[in-house]
Order: sequence, then C-alpha cells, then structure tokens
Amino acid sequence: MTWYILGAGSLGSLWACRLARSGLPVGLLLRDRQRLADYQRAGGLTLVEHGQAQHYRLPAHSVTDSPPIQRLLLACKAYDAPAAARQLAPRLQPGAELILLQNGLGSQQAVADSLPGVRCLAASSTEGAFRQADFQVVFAGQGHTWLGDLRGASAAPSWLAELQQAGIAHSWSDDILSRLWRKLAINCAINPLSVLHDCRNGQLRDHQEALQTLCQALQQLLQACGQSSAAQGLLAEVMQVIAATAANFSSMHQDVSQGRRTETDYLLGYACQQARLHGLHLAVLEDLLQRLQERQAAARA
Ligand code: NAD
Ligand code: KPL
Repeated sequence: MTWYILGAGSLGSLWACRLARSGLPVGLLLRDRQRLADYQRAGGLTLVEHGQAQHYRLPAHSVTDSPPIQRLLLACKAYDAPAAARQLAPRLQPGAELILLQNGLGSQQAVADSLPGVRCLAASSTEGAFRQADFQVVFAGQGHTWLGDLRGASAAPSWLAELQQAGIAHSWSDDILSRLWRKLAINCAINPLSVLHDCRNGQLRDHQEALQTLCQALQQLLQACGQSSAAQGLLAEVMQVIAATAANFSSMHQDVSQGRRTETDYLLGYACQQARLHGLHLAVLEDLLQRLQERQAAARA
C-alpha cells in the first residue's frame, strides 16, 4: 500500500526518503501545480545524512490531483493541518488511516473531528531535521517517534513493521495524548523563554526560578486536564532536555529569528486556552503568552 505524504518539508521528506529507500511505495502530495513543477525541476528529494547526500526521485502529485488515499502521513505544521485535511477529505478511501505528525495539541483534534470515518493516529517525535534548500533535507538528530490512536487505546497497525523496515525508530503508545501533553509542557517551559531571552537552550540554566514557576503552573494545568502522569517530574525532565540540547536554539527561537510563523497557538496558546476552559487562572502562563506574542509581533514588524 502506498504511503502518501503531504508536505515535502523537513519531517515529511525525512520519512518519504527512508520509506522509499527500503523499497516501500511512496507518493508525495504537494501544495499545488506550481510546487509540483518546482519539485519536478529539482528532480526529486535530497536527504543529507552523516554528511552524505542521497537523491530520491519519488512520484509526486499536487493535492488537487491526488489519487485515492488509504494511508496518509500529514507532515505539515500544526496551523496548516486542518485545512490540508479538509482539502484531502474527498480523496480519502473508506477505512483510510491518517498519521498526524504535528507538534503541540489542538490541530490533531481539529483534523479528527473533521474526518469522522477516518482512523486518526497521532505521532510525537524527537527526531530532528531541517531544510537546507528547497527539497533538500538534513537529518540532524536521531530520535524516536511514538504513535498512538487519538481516540484511545487500540491495536497497533500491522504497518508498524514497515517503519521497522525503513529504520524509523518508533513505539506504539496506548496513551499518545499523555506523550503529546508531556512534550507540549516541555516545549512550553523551554521555547518561549528561549525566545524572550534570545538565547540557546543551555543559557536557560541561568533562569532556574522562572523555569520552576513555569513548571509548577504547567503541572497544575496537566492535573486539571486529567494528565497526572504527564505532570510527574516535569522540572527534572525540562532540565535534562536543556542539558541535552544546550548548544541548540529551540525550534521556536529559530522560527522567530527567521521571520517564520510559529506554532505558539498549538503550544503555549493551547495551554492557556485549556487552563481557561478548566476554570484555572494561571497568570504565569497568560503573562508568558502575552510577552511572547508581543515579541513575535515585534519580530514581524
Ligand atoms: P516544514 O515547514 O519543514 O514542512 C511542512 C511542509 O508542509 C512544507 O513544505 C509546506 O509547504 C507543506 N504544506 C503545508 N500545507 C500544505 C498543504 N495544504 N498541501 C501540501 N503541502 C503543505 O515543517 P516540519 O519541520 O517538517 O514540521 C512538521 C511538523 O513536525 C511540525 O508540527 C513540527 O513542529 C513537527 N516536528 C518537526 C521536527 C523537525 O525536526 N523538523 C521535529 C519534531 C516535530
Ligand atoms: O522540542 C524542542 C524544540 O526546540 O522545539 C526542544 C529542543 C525539546 C526544546 O523545547
């Protein structure tokens, strides 16, 4: 069965190249005919791994000319996912499966709600990739991807064996929401502060008190949302992630400094929205969100 992949960006290309080189059929779905023409001019995707570039001539279609789809990896940013899913809805076959690779929370639910007959799986990944040019992606950080059913525990799909075959490190999770919440909380602790202090992750070690206060507020939120296991030991893991990624700029910092749209609405924005929904007044989070939004607006001006 063909793996259709929407979005030939960083993670979409990384998945597409690894699946294709292990002999699996892959089809790329590009935004429109112009983007398809650009792809055809580039002659395929290039994946740079351990400094070595490999070229892959994968079949591609524009979203509007997509063949019928049984299995789809949605590899766009969270803010593009609901519209992309709506665009592809008429092409999804009965019993189709959709894998949502978005960071944060909120977009997965919006997609699942708009596609009631489709099995929506969510993924949470610690792999790292970036685009060094159009259709050229660098595999920058080995990691792991957890997959699970958004609607709760269910049997793992048989195609996980294909991920194994493609060398994509993964596990099936019976509680993917917990994983997504935990990653969201870690991102909410690190990413906004890295933007506001304009620093690498490691420099956040100078802001222990702020991290501690933030983690307490995030834990309160997680508890209120029924995510107590995602709340446990949050500060300790945040400090571990800061140490492990000390030399890096967070993804949000990179987005802001390069003038790109951020996924804030699906990270700290989502956290604040959920706090309000649960009747919690978490001034620490609200204040951070406001300062972050002001900084993002200033960066765009
Ligand atoms: P990206 O911006 O590199 O790629 C997204 C691609 O989707 C772009 O090429 C864009 O043109 C395309 N796209 C958007 N809407 C489309 C549509 N309607 N039709 C066709 N194509 C469309 O993004 P990315 O870095 O690959 O991130 C994807 C998601 O994975 C994000 O939520 C991100 O937070 C998450 N993530 C990324 C990394 C990473 O290292 N890059 C790691 C973990 C999680
Ligand atoms: O996921 C991250 C990001 O930069 O988005 C880390 C490195 C974990 C920091 O939150």
